[in-house]
Amino acid sequence: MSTVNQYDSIPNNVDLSSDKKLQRALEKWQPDFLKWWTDMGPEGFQQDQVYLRTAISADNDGWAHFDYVKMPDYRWGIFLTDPEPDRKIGFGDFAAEPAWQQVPGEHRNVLKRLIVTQGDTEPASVEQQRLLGKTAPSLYDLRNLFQVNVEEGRHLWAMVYLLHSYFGRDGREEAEALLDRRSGNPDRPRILGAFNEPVEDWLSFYMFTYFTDRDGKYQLLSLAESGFDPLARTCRFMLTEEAHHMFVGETGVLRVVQRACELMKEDPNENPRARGGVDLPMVQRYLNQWFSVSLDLFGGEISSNAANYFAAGLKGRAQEQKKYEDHVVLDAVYGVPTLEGDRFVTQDVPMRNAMNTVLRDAYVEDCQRGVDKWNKAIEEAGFSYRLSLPHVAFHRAIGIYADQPVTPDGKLIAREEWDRRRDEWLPTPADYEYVRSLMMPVYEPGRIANWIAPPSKGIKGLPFEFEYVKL
Ligand code: BYC
Ligand code: FE
Ligand code: FE
Repeated sequence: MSTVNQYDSIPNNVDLSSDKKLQRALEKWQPDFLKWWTDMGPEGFQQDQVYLRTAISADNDGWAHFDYVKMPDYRWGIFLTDPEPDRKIGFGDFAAEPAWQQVPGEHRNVLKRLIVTQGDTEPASVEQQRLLGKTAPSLYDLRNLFQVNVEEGRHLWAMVYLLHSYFGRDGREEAEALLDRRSGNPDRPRILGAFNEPVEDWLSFYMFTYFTDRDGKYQLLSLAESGFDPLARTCRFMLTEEAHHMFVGETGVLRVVQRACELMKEDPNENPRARGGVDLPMVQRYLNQWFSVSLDLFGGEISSNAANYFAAGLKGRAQEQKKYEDHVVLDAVYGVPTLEGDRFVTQDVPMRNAMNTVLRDAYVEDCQRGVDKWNKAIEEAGFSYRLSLPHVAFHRAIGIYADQPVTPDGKLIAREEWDRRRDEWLPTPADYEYVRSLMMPVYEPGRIANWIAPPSKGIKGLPFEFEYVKL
């Protein structure tokens, strides 16, 4: 078991104090991070006590400590899972060779780019969510928002640790650049599309944490297989924290759906909007938006980049070791639905080139689980409406379906018809305006906004009424 230096200025289990040069470099980056956090982190709650979970080790049991903390005093640490003795590269052209403990020279730039891209999403999401505290539907939700935010901050630390440790001067420059780009800024945007989209209401936040954080889960699963061992170990531990983020999204949408059903039961002839709720077709339009922009995060369906990452042993499939037998994948093909004329025809693509699609398909299956739960709640309430994931080609901006006018049920139609019907499928300015009009803060312990049901339980065995944030 690696030792944890919890009282170092940067808590860590990587024996930072034995590498003075690295420690100094990170201690130099730390105030820049804090300045970014103060400028771009949650606005308005920095002096409040928040009941937060802090990672204090990478042990399976007891890795987290729960207590009140002011966010700027959160102890962002560096934790990697323990090394596996004699770990081998698990896939690609170098399969069965010893895993890399240093950056392999020939893959340096590609690896750096993967780490920077991963790292960029973490502060981006904090920036996207920075105003949501002002309209939290309850103290419980406010606390969950901040929990997600501080942990995305820690994930930035995780990537910056790799950049500083293994990439020398350009790694340090990339670490600075991670604090300079800004979500949605036209001159220096965040790298990936979804991380420049506004997240200005809580329904968007729940959709984001359900769909976009789940892309994080799948990207981290594939990097957790990396032959570059420090990256694999970092991502494995990040996945531990990620589960809660997706829980916030899944239960958040569920509670919106439950409340819509309650309001419909009060008066089945009335739209829940008449009673200050969110109607289910609105939930569907938000779902369509966030599912489709999150699919874009998987990159192109057919990608030579993805083939190269796999060949180089840098990025595997989710659960590469557990789920697959052939880890070299030179002969296998993968079926990718491709548009031919106006129909989808399955095209067999060399699997290495289809790795983004392999990963995406696993993601889609995982997404469906939550949708099934939401639908079960609607069914139990006695209503026939059903939510569904749109077709993977719907509303895409990246990959083989980019800019194709495909309907949510997977029909290619004329561009003009698609444009005309767009508002049936995606949130409109009026939708956003309506949802935003519901976003009135509720900060009394135990109370909840009218448009959402309370959670079935609180955090860490505490009741919903607990004062999760002391304002
Ligand atoms: N937006 O070969 P292609 C998370 C670019 S989320 C803009 O198809 P590739 C989190 C691409 O860079 C997980 N550009 O793609 C969640 C390439 O550019 P060049 C984040 C895009 O490389 C919530 C070109 O298009 N982690 O952790 O196979 C809260 C052709 O690309 C996009 C990672 O992403 C896009 N959506 O795959 C907080 C893991 N997609 O080369 C955190 C690391 C593609 O033509 N990143 N492009 O200049 C990767 O593995 C890959 O970079 C991607 C792209 C999967 C993203
Ligand atoms: Fe993250
Ligand atoms: Fe996350």
